[in-house]
Amino acid sequence: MSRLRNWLIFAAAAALLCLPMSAAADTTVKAKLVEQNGSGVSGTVTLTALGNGRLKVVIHSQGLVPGQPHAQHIHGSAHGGHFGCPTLKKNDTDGDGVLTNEEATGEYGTVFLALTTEGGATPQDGLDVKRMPVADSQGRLDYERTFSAKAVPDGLVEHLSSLHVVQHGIDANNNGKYDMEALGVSTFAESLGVPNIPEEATDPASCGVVQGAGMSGKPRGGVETGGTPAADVNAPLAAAGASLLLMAAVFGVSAVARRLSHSADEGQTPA
Ligand SMILES: [Cu+2]
Repeated sequence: MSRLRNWLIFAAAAALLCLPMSAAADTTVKAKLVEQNGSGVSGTVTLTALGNGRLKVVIHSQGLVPGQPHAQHIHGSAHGGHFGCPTLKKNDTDGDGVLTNEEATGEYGTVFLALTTEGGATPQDGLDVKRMPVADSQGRLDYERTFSAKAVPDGLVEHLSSLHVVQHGIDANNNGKYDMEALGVSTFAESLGVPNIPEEATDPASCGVVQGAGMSGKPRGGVETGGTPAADVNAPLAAAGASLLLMAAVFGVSAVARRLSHSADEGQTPA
């Protein structure tokens, strides 16, 4: 009886020790994309921090400029500090009715991870429109990519709940493409060493704040962010249960082994 109790205490302690490990299970946060610059864009973003430091990004959006590439990024920094999407009212400092990146960056932070379709994902890759997703003929864009741990910058997963996702590219003069006539050249792109990019291509089209951004504490699960109930909410407990089972299996096996070796001993005839 006391052996059983000791065993249970040991198993429970072992399960508790396993908890910090299981807390590193998948963490999912969501963001709702809202229009910038009157683009009419809307959508959803799901960021999932997977095991081994990987990051899965899923975006579904509509209302973008059809057939055009849309640069998209996770904005923010390892230090946090930018917790709201910009608004024309607050951030259109030159009052021209168009929110540029320069005006918006103070609000949503700099590029943290460039959401390219392949290859590098650093801020330097942020304007490589050849590797940015293209909206279909209806202006829809569906994006999914899992970034390797190497591609995910330090501090991003730790700040998963204080990030923004921004999609760029608007059609200010409604002619179905990015052109210089509307807003001229992108001084933002120029400042990054990329000349001859229309400002239309770089101005923000949508912005989404990770739900609960700016609040202290851990990223929230799917239920609190208004999505479908996320399995990962219960992951630590499930993992604890699993490790308990595992412990039981290990102990069960050793108990059987002990019994077997005992009976073997008992079965031996004294020499
Ligand atoms: Cu951006």
